[in-house]
Amino acid sequence: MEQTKLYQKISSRLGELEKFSPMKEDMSIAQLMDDKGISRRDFMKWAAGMTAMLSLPASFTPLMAQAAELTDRLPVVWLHMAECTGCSESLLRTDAPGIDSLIFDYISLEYHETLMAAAGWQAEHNLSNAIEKYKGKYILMVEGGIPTKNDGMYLKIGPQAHTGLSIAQEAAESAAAIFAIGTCSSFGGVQAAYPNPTGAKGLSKVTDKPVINVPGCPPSERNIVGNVLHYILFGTLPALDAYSRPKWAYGLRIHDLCERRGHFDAGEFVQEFGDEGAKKGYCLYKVGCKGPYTFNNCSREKFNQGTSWPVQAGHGCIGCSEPDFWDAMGPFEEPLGNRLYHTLYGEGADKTADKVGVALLSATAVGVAAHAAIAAVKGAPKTDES
Ligand code: FSX
Ligand code: SF4
Ligand code: F3S
Repeated sequence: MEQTKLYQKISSRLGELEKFSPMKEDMSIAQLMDDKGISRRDFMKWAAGMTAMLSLPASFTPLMAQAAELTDRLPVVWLHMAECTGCSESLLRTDAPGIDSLIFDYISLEYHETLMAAAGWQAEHNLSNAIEKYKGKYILMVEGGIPTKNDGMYLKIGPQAHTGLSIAQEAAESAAAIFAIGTCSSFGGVQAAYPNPTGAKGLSKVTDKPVINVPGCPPSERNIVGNVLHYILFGTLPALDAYSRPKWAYGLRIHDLCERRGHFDAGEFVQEFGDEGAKKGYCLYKVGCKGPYTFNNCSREKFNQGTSWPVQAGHGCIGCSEPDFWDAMGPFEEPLGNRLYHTLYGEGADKTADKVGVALLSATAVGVAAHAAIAAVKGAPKTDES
């Protein structure tokens, strides 16, 4: 019954959205897919996957397909702050674009500094035009941390040298929905790592508007597009965790669905990169995997159209979707438990662990960490048992 009500609610929302005129009249999504050799069948398969990812019943798949077809009804403003542009790259730089990146092409990107042809005065003009024209209607996506020290003077953009801080604040003021794309925009990222000379912060720290964080350095194309589709379907904020991350994407740990989890449970670990265990695909915990402390869906959704993800490629998760991961998760190739011996009063591991929610870590993992750390201190040679 609830399900039917929800179906009807979404259906009527999409019906309303359909009445808006498409912002790109020369291109339909069906045509775009056709040009790239993607069949309707593949598209529906993709829609079914997206539906499952957002934890909706399979019967909602046609709604998801319809939502994807309506992504050209909503104007999107995408700002770049202090970062590496990896988030945009994650979505766009695939040699064989999948449906997620095509949808992104199809979205009405009113302003995106990396992709638009305009530069200088023209670009600045386009931004203020888009903000004015679509007041209260556009989706704002911000990539990058925001330098705040000395009134934000460490990041100035465009011919009038406005600060990134003032541009982000102004754009946030009139947006219908705001997404902080990537760990930099969500939590400050690498710019905010100690000693954070520019006072870089996440977007939510510089605006009073609600911000949905989509962290990851970078986040996957699935999580970026999934958030846009969620907004189109529901028009409301998704259920969020304590760090304002959508629970549908960040509700579980990397470790919960990891393909190497069986080896973790069996106590089969890679002891050093390139060893026999590595060849056998053993668990990467002892070479620093932070999957047990990291909330994200990489192990399920992967990157580059589901091709691979860090752990599949043979390196542990470095915790890139967690706040302060540059400071809190290092050294990246040692277990977190070893920090116990890298910090002054021996309380580093516990403090860090508190921050990232280690309470959820299984007793086995804690045992492994402590054991490994003790072995390291004793100078014992590392063996399968240590
Ligand atoms: Fe880079 Fe985006 Fe990392 Fe940051 O990604 S991939 S530094 S999250 O803001 O460009
Ligand atoms: Fe996978 Fe890392 Fe957990 Fe091992 S510690 S099972 S590699 S997430
Ligand atoms: Fe980042 Fe870990 Fe996923 S490093 S990309 S959260 S596997």
